[in-house]
Amino acid sequence: MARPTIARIVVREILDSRGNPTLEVDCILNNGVMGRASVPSGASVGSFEALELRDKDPRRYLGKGVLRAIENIHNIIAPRLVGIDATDQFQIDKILIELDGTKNKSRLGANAVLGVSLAVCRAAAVCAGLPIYRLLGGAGTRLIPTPFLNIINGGLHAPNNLDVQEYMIVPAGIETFREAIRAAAEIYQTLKKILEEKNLPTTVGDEGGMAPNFPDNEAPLHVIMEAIEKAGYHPGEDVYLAIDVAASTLYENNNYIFTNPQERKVGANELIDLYAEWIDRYPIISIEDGLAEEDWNGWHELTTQLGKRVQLVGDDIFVTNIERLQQGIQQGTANAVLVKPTQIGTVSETIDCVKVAMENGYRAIVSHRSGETDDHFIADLAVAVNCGQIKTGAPCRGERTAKYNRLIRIEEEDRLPYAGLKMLLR
Ligand code: 2PG
Ligand code: MG
Repeated sequence: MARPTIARIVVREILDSRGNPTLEVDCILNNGVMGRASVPSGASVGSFEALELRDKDPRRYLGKGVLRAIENIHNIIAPRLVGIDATDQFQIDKILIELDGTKNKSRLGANAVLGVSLAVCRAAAVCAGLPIYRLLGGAGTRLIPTPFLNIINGGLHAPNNLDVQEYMIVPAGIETFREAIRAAAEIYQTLKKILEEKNLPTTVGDEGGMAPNFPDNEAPLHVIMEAIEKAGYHPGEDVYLAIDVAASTLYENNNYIFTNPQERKVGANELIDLYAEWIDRYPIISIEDGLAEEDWNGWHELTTQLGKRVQLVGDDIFVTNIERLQQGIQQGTANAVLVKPTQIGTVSETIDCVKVAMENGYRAIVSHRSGETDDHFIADLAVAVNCGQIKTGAPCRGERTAKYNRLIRIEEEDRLPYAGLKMLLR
């Protein structure tokens, strides 16, 4: 039987969870099947990420319009892809990479390229009668990932006084994904009550976590421990803690500028000592972007000192880029990579990055962006690549719960085992 080919690509501007425009792409095949996908967008964007193309026209969406990316799809990408076999994702992505021709997708825009890559993938899955996680993962699909749920927001994701961007709970000691989400939701609601009792606001930040002011950057860890216990779970057994410091956003002239409780400059070594103390005091199993994207020396020291005790996740330093990840592997930097399709621009390159990580004994966490849509592609992706970890915000707000709910359905339909601590203790 002839393979389905791409007949038409339709693109539009839609709104993301922050109310900013982003791309939605429909890929229509010659047999009438359609795959639709939308593209998320970050706030704490690494400088080495692939480029998100914005119009910079102040008359539309305060400069954030994506009409140029749409034009690139209409004028450059679609004419080249029409008639091409939609089931060969690697070939599609290769064409996209060649059409763009730059190292960081700056000609066509990573948002344009990724939107098409995702939409073609979904169309191919519909055609094959397979869910995306099976199409991409095949027989290698074995685990439902352990969720990292960001329940207190700070940094660039909230207008509060926290320097640390994300305080997460990781229900890794629970038996099933469904029950892990229940635990997370109960802890989240308990945290809300505790904050209410303290007369603190419970309005939420960009990723659905609560975002009041705190006396210092450690206080959220303390109140989360209280919430875990009050909700009837055991910290360090059922539920663990994780943070994303997003330290690139604090980095200035080889120092880290903290503002809470007061403004002060901190060196990498002082920060590493602080993390060591926090690991002593709390059941923290994972620290993301503990240091900045350019601070390779600091990262090396961080890994030497804490790499055996916790997962050290490189987000801005690796940006889902194989070359940067390989440099990290050679130098012994971090022991895990955060994986965001938008940082690199195609489905194939994203999968390759996870492969390189896992082949070299690094772990991988598939991740959302702070600006999201209701597209739950990354839930399928996390299952397909078998990395056993996903970070996709609080158990609250539709664009976050879309991913968790999708995983609840996958667990039900495929009866795959829950990763729990498996990948975290590798
Ligand atoms: C991060 C991400 C997602 P953003 O730093 O890990 O949580 O944030 O999308 O703003 O880069
Ligand atoms: Mg991060």
